Amino acid sequence: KAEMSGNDSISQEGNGKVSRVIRMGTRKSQLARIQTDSVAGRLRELYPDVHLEIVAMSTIGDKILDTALSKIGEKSLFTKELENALERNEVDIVVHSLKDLPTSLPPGFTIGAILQRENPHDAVVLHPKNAGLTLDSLPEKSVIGTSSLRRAAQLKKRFPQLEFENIRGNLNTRLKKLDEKDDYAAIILAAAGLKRMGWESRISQILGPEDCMYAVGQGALAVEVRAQDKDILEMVSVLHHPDTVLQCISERAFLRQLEGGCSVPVAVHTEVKGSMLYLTGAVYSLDGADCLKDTMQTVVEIDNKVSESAQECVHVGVTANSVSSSALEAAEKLGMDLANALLNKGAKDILTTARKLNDAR
Ligand code: DPM
Repeated sequence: KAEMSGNDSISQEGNGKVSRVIRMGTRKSQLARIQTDSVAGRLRELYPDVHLEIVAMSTIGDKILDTALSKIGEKSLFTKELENALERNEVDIVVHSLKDLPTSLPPGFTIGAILQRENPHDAVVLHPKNAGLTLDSLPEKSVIGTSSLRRAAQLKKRFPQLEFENIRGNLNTRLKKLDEKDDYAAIILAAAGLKRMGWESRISQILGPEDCMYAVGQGALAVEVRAQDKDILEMVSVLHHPDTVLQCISERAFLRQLEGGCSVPVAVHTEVKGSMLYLTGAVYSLDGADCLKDTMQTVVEIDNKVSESAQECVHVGVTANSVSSSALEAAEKLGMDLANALLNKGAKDILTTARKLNDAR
């Protein structure tokens, strides 16, 4: 019979085995719970002796549902309270959507695992009355709900006959707003979130890179831990999906070098083909009229030369000692090189103007 010891996170199994109790922190939204449960499921399979507990909390981001995400500040909105709990040792592991994690984490934290990416693209969810239509065939001046500057910028350019308006709230709230009111003809959401919620059947169109490139890290789950907690870091590191890690490190390095946050129109597309990593990145003005876009590639060694040094290697907040260190370095350099190429063509001006206009709205 399992029995909790009084003082700390050790559980006596009664059979001589001593296993640690590991606490996973999560936001209370249904998507966050589903994401945390899926990582908990993987960990339970891999470590049947570990006792996992899930601790749910609400964050400021969950409480302010009526303001556009791009106006209430940086990404840490959803993550800060969970990090506070990590810092106070109230939890040991926090699962996030990678795209909600800033490219520089506060000191003391690291991403200990990036799991295999789901479909990273954005998807169109139609009001039931528009069933069968697409962004191309919707009536002129149809209103599309999204509060992502990135989605709005690309889609305004590509579909000038449509109109775009903010929509906020968690996925449940948004689908309800779409279905039960007549405000929106369709909304745009990440395919990955819809799939995890079991709402794949609501996807009427997946947007390819020619229509809308995705956000940095979109579709991948990240496991955040205390950087000093070697046991937990080692435990979660087996969850790393090497190709996803390389793609997301290049994307995050691109965004960091541009000094973009979640409130600027920046989009990416990455692919691993054999030993090549391809990164396409773009920055947009708010209306999509100005766009700088480029593609670069690098060789990523798929060898087993992992970092042997005792010194931990961290790339854009990610600790991935189980992945080839030369490949990680190449991926990070790719993102920085692509950002520098766009900065040389004037990306800074586009982003500064977009940020100012958005703040003034
Ligand atoms: C970030 C953005 C959005 C989320 C901005 C963007 C969408 C905001 C909006 C950084 N975080 O994508 O350009 O539509 O108003 C978010 C979702 C997921 C993680 C939901 C979604 C699930 C998909 C995933 C919100 N964060 O984008 O539809 O795990 O990548």
